[in-house]
Amino acid sequence: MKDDQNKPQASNLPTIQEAIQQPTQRLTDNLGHAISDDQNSLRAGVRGPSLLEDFLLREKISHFDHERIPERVVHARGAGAHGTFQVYDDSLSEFTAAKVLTDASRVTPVFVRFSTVAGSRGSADTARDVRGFAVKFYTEEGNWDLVGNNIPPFFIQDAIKFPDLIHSVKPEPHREIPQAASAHDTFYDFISLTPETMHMLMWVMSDRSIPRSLANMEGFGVHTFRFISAQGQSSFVKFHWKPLSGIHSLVWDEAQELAGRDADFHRRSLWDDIEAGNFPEWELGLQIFTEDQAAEFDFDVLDATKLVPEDLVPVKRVGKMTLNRNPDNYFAETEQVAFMPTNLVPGIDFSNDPLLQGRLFSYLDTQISRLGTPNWVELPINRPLAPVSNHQRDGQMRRTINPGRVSYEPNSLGGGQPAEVPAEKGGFVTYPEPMTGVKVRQRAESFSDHYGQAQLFWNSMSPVEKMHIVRAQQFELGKVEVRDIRLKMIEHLRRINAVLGDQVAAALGELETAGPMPSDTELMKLLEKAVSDTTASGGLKRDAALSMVDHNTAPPSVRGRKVAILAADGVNAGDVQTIKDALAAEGGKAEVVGTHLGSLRADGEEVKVDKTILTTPSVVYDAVYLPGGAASLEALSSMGDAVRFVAQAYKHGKAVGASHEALSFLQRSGVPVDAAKGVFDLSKQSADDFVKGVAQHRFWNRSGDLIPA
Ligand code: HDE
Repeated sequence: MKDDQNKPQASNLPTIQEAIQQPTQRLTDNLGHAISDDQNSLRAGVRGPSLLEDFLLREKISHFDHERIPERVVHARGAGAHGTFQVYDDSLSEFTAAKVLTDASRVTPVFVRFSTVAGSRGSADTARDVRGFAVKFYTEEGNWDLVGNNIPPFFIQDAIKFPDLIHSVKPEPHREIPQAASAHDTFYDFISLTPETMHMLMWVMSDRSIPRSLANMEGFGVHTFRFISAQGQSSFVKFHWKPLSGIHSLVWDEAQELAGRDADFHRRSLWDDIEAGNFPEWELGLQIFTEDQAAEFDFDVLDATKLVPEDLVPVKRVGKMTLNRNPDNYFAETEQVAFMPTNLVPGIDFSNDPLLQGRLFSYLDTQISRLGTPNWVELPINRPLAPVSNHQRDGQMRRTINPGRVSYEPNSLGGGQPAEVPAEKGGFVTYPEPMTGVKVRQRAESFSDHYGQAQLFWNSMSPVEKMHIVRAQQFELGKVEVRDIRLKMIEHLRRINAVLGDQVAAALGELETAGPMPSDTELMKLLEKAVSDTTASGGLKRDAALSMVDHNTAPPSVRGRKVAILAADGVNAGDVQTIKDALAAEGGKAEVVGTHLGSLRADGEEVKVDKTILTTPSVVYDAVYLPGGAASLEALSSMGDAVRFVAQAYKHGKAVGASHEALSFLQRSGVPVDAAKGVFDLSKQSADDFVKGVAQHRFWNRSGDLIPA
């Protein structure tokens, strides 16, 4: 018997992947026949009926008819990218046998898919929603999928509630409204009757759910996992991704406008950043703790509605992921990629978190329905780099050609191969956790605190972040039509914090002692003192890492930021160049947004226009600069869109810079010059001061002048 009896792909034929990659100039049908006319279908006479015999027409239309596959039931809208992961050193070998986390010489390829949860495939990127953050590591020991979110707790504790949660947030089934939005009755009906959702609700109402870009999001594995060392020792671990370009968000008004102006905003900037060589990067962070430590916490680490505060167990940054290549084909890669939390490598194992346990079933099940066959694992994007060799056979769309007659184990006809791999040679062995217990359908008592960590999150916010939560909840519940649901929600919010509950009640007309609604400035004052008692938070009242204003994952930087230079014919070309150079020096980018495409005349020089004011609003930029040039400024002053462009950037808290000549334009847009509030007169401040302002991202000290989030 030949040794390679069971080796896949022993055929001499090229694989389909190899065949389709053979460069060809010839237009063919799907079976390789050359096509002489792709413009006209076959008909009986030039003005006669089409003929059934036209196999080229039928093949082309039939393939087209079947181009769509079912979209993901959740996380349908996504954007993906290829990259690499490398661990910094071997210090983790004390905790885990996973080579991807201990061999610093390895560069592991990864594919990452970011997603929104509720919207369908064609929905807008900037909906208020959780973002999926799924990473597939193609390790030498097989694929490892870390299928996480950008928010560390989850809504529910038990997988059995997931279909209910998702049904409630999806468009209401009788009329399929609203798309990609949680602001509706069924969602809040479910939430108001499910207090365990309160912690995650606070996160979703915060700015975390409207990220500035995918590169500005943290990622979290959510569940507690296990690390297993080569010696079989187990510890608990929580996974984090820390963005090296910091955590930043949109404001709600901006997010809503972007949904119409550029529904692909996140997808586009991920693509553009990678094309421009400005590769998004994250550090992998770990919180490692023992089971004994976990037993001391006043919350249960198996409860996915809780996080482990970083002030309790610090995050150790252990390696870096860089996204450096865009997919070649959206469908083949981003759409067909299939993640599963069950994809693990030796050295990592599950915990008994009942949400995670349910997920272990769901993902394989859903891939078979979505991709139509258990052979989805053979798709190029899902195939491991580690060789595959087993006795699984056949099924729809099977591509592997397994030679020989042996497809069972044990066998002697195939030389007993492929054979099991013992643990010491890298075979996966489940951690032998001792188990006793009674079969029950029951939540553990240790899962019963539903408000403590919601309070911890609330307390940890800066006043402006608290204000955004108040405004978001006022907005969302303002859209709920059934009063009883609104009243229940007010009671939950009051338990989290009295000021939060009262402010939302006021906006809903439910405050008994109703007075005038406080202004933004008055509200900020109230919120400075709005602190709650906490429980289930490891004794902490605040956790610094939860605020993105007070504590960011990276120092301020303009890397990846885009500044609009607003200009018309007659612009001062020198001013334009100064700002472009100052930004480029720090890794930022400026685009000339002109009154027309082509070039602008500028004192004998020409300034190339990147976008026009007609097609490109200020919401797609991080800051705006107005160069000098009397004719340019005069033309802009007479354009309502240009005046609004600057006014809106200011109201959204963004840096605004102007040459001295352009100060009167600022006045026209209602923008007061004040460097401390991010409005720079470049005859007094340098271009570098403006760039530093852009790096700050937002100027919340303009409160009162801001459009609230
Ligand atoms: Fe998922 N989830 N999920 N989920 N999830 C899916 O699998 C599910 C949960 C997450 O870019 C589905 O391939 C159940 C938590 C991401 O392709 C499905 C439960 C977290 C993605 C599914 C959860 C996630 C999914 C739909 C409760 C954060 C997108 C399509 C027990 C840790 C992956 C698919 C991608 C996708 C089920 C809860 C993250 C139906 C039953 C908690 C990032 O299998």
